[in-house]
Amino acid sequence: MKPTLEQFEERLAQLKKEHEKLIGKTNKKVTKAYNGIYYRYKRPILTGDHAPLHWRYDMNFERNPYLMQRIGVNAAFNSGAIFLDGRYLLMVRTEGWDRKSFFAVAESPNGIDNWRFWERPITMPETEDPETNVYDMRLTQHEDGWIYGVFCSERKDKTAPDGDTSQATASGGIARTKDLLNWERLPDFISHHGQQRNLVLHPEFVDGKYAFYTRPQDGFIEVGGGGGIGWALVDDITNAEAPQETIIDEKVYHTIKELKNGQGPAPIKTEKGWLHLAHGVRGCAAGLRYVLFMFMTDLEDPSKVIAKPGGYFMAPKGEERIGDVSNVLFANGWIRNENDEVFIYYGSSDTRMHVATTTVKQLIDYCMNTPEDGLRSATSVQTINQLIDKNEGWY
Ligand code: M1P
Repeated sequence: MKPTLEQFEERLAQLKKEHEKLIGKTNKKVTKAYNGIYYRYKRPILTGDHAPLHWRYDMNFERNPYLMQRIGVNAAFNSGAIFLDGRYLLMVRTEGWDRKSFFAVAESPNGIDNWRFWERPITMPETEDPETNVYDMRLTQHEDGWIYGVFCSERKDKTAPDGDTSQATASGGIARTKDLLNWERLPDFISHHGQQRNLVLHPEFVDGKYAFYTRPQDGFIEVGGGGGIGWALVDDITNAEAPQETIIDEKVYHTIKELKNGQGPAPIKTEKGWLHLAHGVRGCAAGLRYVLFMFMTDLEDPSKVIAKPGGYFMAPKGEERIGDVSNVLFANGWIRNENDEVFIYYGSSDTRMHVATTTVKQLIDYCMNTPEDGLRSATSVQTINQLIDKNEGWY
């Protein structure tokens, strides 16, 4: 039987109440088994269910008497981040029931909880060759005065054989803004080293040029020989073309980045060097495993690695391990606030967003004092023995 107007209004009120309750939930630091490096938090900070109800329901009784959800949001993950005028903002990869991703800004008063999406998702201008899908935006507040959004722009591969409906191409989309609302789209990044879906803009000019972290030889799914995190200088960002890319952090056999590695958010500048967060991927019987790792580069020459803590910084844990693409942690956003606290925003299993908190000082300590990966079991044992020796008389 068709619901009455009264029943419709009652259900709508209930939906709104439940949604407000979800958004208003406070989050709690997990202090148990703290590793001294960062704190995780009890709940995810954003999920598809956080998407506003007015994006999903037609709220008119005449048009939608059953109050059916007309549009669905499947996931909210891999978000860019920026601290703008004291505001904690995420550029969320929001994915619909239709599998298309789009960008939407969510804001929190404290960087931890009460995340609320802005009224509408971002309307991103398109290029002359419109893409099918956009995702994983890195926000960079550049010293030229613009905020850049660099993201993956994906299209069906026009050279794919007939009947192949999955082969795709990925290139680096570039857009800029002053307010995250109004965007100017620039031409996609031109690379002479294959596809680019992991592109990040460095916040300062280097030798008077725009500097990008790239991932040369990035086939859409497979990564070819060589490769790693690349470095490219670009003369003109309004026609970004990289004549040359050099590898600054390579992928390595039998490590957490055996299959591929990609720069996460734009690096954070500190007195000791640039702090980098990245993801490393390896293959196993369960599929690909994505973890986060860190490294540091030289203050004057951000293409020179000065610290390489071994192993992962953060790996999927508990419910983070399960989702649409399980066993994945991915981070393309972090915020350093005015107190030098760092908020690491990471997506788990291509499904939801989380936060972890730490400080600039702790991250420098972590990068400078965590032993490097010795690349063999025997060297791992040596490293443990060295620590045991230092601890002699203390345990
Ligand atoms: O599904 C895991 C990740 O796969 C891609 O990352 P990468 O290019 O490093 O393989 C992206 O689609 C990313 O969003 C996703 O989390």
